[in-house]
Amino acid sequence: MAFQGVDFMNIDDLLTDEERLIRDSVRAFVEDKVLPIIEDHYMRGTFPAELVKPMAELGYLGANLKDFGCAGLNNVAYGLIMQELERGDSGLRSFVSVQGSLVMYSIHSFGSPEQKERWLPRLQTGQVIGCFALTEPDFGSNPSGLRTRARKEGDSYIIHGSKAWITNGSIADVAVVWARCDDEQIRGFLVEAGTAGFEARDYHNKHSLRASVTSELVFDNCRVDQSSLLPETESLKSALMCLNQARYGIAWGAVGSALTCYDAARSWSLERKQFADKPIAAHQLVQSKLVHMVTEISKGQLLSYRLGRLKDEGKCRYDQISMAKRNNAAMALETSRLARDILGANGILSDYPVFRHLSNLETVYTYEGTHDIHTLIVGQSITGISAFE
Ligand code: TGC
Ligand code: FAD
Repeated sequence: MAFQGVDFMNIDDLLTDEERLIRDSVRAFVEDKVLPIIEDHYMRGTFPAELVKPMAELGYLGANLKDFGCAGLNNVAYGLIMQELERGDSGLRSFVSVQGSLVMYSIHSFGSPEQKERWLPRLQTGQVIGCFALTEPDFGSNPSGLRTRARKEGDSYIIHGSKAWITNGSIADVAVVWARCDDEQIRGFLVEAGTAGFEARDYHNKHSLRASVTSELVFDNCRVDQSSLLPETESLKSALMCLNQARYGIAWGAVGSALTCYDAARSWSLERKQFADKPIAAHQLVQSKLVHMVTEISKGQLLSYRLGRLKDEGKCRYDQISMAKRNNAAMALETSRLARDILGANGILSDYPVFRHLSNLETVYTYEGTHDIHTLIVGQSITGISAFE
């Protein structure tokens, strides 16, 4: 039976008709086009590139941005898209997050009029793919130390350094690269695939996010025209503003993963019989696990929903986004582990979506700021004391 949703606290009543319609249409897309193919892609470690064009046509790329062909949806509708896509697979949501929230948002917010005209319409239609390169081998949680250099030489910049763990790296036509300029400030640059001195190499041995491309990027004195600089980027703060957009989407997306795992566990527990001739759902310990899952999911749904409304009112703070990303990624990971437990041995099979989500969520817990980094961001916010160093 098609997925009916999980709405213990009647959160649907808080959505507008349009938001519900969008959510239901993405849900149908995931049922029809994603679920039949995703497990196979995951097991083979391939990205479902055939879904890019249909997702673009449905308006999912840069859906909460305005103009340049973007759908201009509100942030709750955008969040619901992320939730439903991640109900399919975190890798798919990651693709859409990187394309829209990191790459298109960077150009939309910090690009020149020419850069916007050149890239945004084609990024929206999926004709070109982007990646966002902040992390380096020695600078993950602490990007302020990054070492990639952009040295000015005449009308060019010479980019030199390396980036690690970059989603879409080798399939990207354009990379948003964060590099340190001669004045020591960190700024963003658009580097096109095929530029001499720029190479992307994939990680092939991942146990997580297997239906997503992750690459290392190498810049060996890579010369780009001075017009490649995103002129409105001022410092690391510009990159952090992009991260806020993606973290917001992850807060919703993680709920989607949790919904799949809870739904699978509940259904299984009603079918599976052990000891007496009654389903395992009739045992108190199993009910306790299911109740914990649905309670935490409901709290996660309310957190995302409230964040979305705040974002639409222009009142959403980055520490609030950190709280939601931190809570919902951890909640989804715990939910996936409990679901795996309830499915017993079957929980490790690819016949069920649970272990794929569990493995993905190990990454979701870490990328876009680890769980503990978000703890420190909220900790700093409520105490006024930075505990990073
Ligand atoms: P810090 O001194 O705390 O802050 C510097 C300035 O930036 C401001 N700020 C922010 N502004 C907007 N949004 C945010 N999220 C901000 N966080 C900080 C801050 O107020 C300050 O402003 P001002 O005016 O006082 O100068 O900076 P720090 O260097 O100590 O770093 C702080 C820290 C740890 C929070 C930051 O570096 C961090 O967030 N680290 C985590 C790194 C991270 O999340 N990387 C993600 C890479 S992209 C990715 O993972 C993509 S995964 C694919 C997918 O999305 O699906
Ligand atoms: P580290 O920073 O080395 O952290 C290791 C551990 O130390 C963590 O538990 C962390 O919480 C802890 N730690 C670190 N500092 C502190 C502290 N001050 N106090 C307490 N504990 C601390 N990056 C991009 O730029 N673009 C992408 O598209 C992208 N995609 C990714 C896709 C995948 C599949 C993965 C796995 C990662 C991706 N990343 C991307 C990188 C991601 O953002 C980083 O992995 C993340 O920021 C953490 O950095 P790290 O892995 O170097 O861990």
